[in-house]
Amino acid sequence: MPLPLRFPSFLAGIACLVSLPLPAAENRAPSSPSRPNIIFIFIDDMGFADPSCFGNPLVRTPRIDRLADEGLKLMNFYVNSPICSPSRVAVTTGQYPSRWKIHSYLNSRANNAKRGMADYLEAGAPTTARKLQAAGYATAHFGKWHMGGGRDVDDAPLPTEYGFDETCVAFEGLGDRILTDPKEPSAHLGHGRVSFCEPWEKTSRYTDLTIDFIRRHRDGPFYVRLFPNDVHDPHTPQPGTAAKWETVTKNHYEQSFFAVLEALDVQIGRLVDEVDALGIKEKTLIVFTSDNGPTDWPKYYQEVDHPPGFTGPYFGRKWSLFEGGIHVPFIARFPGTVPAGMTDATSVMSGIDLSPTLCAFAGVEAPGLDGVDRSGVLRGNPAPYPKPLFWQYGTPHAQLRPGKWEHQSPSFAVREGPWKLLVNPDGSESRLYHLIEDPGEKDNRLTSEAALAKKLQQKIKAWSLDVGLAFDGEATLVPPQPGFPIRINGQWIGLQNHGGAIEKSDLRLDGKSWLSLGRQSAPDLAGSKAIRLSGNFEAIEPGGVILAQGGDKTGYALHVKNGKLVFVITADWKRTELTGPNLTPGRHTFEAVRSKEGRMTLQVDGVPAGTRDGAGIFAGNPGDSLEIGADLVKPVGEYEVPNAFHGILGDLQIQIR
Ligand SMILES: [Ca+2]
Ligand SMILES: [Ca+2]
Repeated sequence: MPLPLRFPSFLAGIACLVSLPLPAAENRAPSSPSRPNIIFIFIDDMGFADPSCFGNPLVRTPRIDRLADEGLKLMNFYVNSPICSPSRVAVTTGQYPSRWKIHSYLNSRANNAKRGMADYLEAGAPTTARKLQAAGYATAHFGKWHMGGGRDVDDAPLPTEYGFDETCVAFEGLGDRILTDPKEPSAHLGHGRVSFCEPWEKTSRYTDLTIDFIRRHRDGPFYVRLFPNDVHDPHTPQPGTAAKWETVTKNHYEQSFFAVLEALDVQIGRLVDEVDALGIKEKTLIVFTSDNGPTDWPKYYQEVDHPPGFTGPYFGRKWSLFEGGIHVPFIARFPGTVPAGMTDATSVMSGIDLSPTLCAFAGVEAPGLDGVDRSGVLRGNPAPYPKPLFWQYGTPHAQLRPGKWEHQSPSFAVREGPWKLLVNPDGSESRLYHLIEDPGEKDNRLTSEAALAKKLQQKIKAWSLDVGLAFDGEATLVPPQPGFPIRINGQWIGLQNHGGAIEKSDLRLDGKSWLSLGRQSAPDLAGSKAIRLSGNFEAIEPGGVILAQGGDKTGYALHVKNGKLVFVITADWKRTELTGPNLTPGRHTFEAVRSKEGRMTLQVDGVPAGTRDGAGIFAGNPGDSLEIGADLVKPVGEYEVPNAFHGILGDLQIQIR
C-alpha cells in the first residue's frame, strides 16, 4: 500500500474514529467486531425470485440459501435504477446516480452524448472504498465495473482511482481486466493488463481473485467487492451443463440460464466456505444483492414464450421502474451481529444506503450522502424508511426498454411508506399503488387518492430540481390509456389507443379513432435517417392517414389519397411524394423505404411502385407526436388534419436508424 500518498487521509480517518460517540451497548452484540471485514457481492441482472430462498419455482440455489439461513433476508431491498451503470454508481457512492449524469447504461462517447450522459463516474465522486481505505482497510474490486471505460472510452479514471488497492474488471472498465473475445474493443484500449477466458470461466476467475485477496488480508480489515457478470445474458454455460435442465423446462434460453445460475451458486459457496475455513466468519460482513431485475429482450417473446429469470410476485423486469426491475433479493450475513435465519419483510432499504450502512459497521463517518445508515435494520431491528425514495429511468435517456411493452414504465417513480407513484415528466401514464396491499402493481389508485398522488408528484419535482432533472410538477396526472403495441426499431412499444378496436393483432379504425405516441417516446428523426415502414391495410374510405410523424418541416407519412397509397417525406420544409397504383378492394401489404441519402421506394403487395429522390437530412426532431390512423396537427402530406383513416391495419412496423 503506497502509504505516504494516503497518510493524511488515513490520519483523518483515525481522528474520525476516535471522535465518534460509541453506540449504545444494547444496540451492539458484545462480540460485534468494531472494524469488520466486508464482502459485497453484486450479481448482474438477478431477479428477485432467482435464488430459491426468494422463491425460485424451478431451481435450487443451496449455497445462496445457506447464506440466507445464516443471515438476514431483506424482502424490500431496492436498487436505484433498473439498469447496470446507474445502479452501480448508487451502491458505489451512496448518491442518486442522476447527480453524476448517469441515468442509463454507459456506452460509446457518441451514444452517451446523445443521451445527455457522462462518459464515466467522476473520480472525485464519494465512494465507500475511499472512505474505508482511508480508515486503514485493504480494498479491492473484482468483476464487472460499468462505471466508465470500454467501447471507445479510453480516458475514464482507472477503478483504483476510486479507492481500490486492487482491481480486475471486465470489458466495461479499464485497468486489469478479463475479456472473453480478442476482438472486443476493450482489448485494444490499453490502461491495464488484459487476459482472456471462456465466458463460463469468468465468475470462477473473479472468485479466485477475491479468495486470493481475502487470504492475503485475512488479518483484516478488508473491503472486497465481487461483481460477477453472471447471470446477465447471453447465458453461456460450460458446454454440456445445460442439458440436465431439459426435463425442467423446454425453453432453451431458460435451460442455459439455469446452468449459469447453478454455476454462480457454486462460486458463491466456494467464497463463503473460504471465509469460514479461514476462521474469520464472525469478523466478516457479507452482503449479497443484484444490480437490477432479470432480462426482457424482445427476442425471448418472439422466439420462446418468456425470458429467463424470475421476479416472484412483482410485475415488470429489467429496464422498468415497476417492482420487477428494481426490487431485488438481499442477504446480509455477519454471525453474532446480524441475526441468523431472520427475514425482515417490512424494512425498506436501497442501493444508496449501502455506503452509509457499510461505513457505520466500520465505524467510519459517511456524511452528506443521499442514502441513510440502515445498519440498525441489518442488526435485526426493523425500522420504517425515514424519507421518500426516488427513481428516474426512461425516455428520453434510456434507449433500452423492456421487450414486453406492458413492462414499459413511466420514467419517474417515488416510494414513500407503502405508496408508490409512477409518472412521466408531463404527468402522463400516472399510476399510484399501495405496495403492501398490492405488491403486483395491479390496482391504480390515482383517482381515489388524487391528493396523495399530487403530493408525491410535488416531491418528485423537488427531488428532480435537486439532482438536476427536468420534471413538470404542475402537470395534470393522467392515468394510462389502454394501449396497442407497434414494433418500432424491433421493440414492441405500447401506443395510446384513442378509440381503436383491437381484433387479435388487427386494429380497426372507424375514421374517428387513432393511436398516438408522445414526442418523447417517438423515434429520433434528427440527422440523415433511413426509414422503413411496413405492414398491411384495408381502406374502407378512399382517403386517410395510416401513419404520420412530424409535420410540413420534418416528418414522414403514409396515407391513402384518391384510392392510392402515398408515401411522403418532408425535410427542411420540402415535401417529396411517391404515389402507388390504384388500390383494389381488400387487404394490401406495403413497404415504404427511404435511404439515408434520401432515395424513396414504395412497394404495394410486393410490387415496386417506383422511386424518388428527396432531401437527405432532417434538420431536427419534429415537435408533434407519432400517430397511427390520423395526423392530428401539422400535416406531413397534402391533406387537412386529422384525415383519420377508416379501415383495418395489421402488422405495422417502423424502423428508423
Ligand atoms: Ca445489470
Ligand atoms: Ca403531424
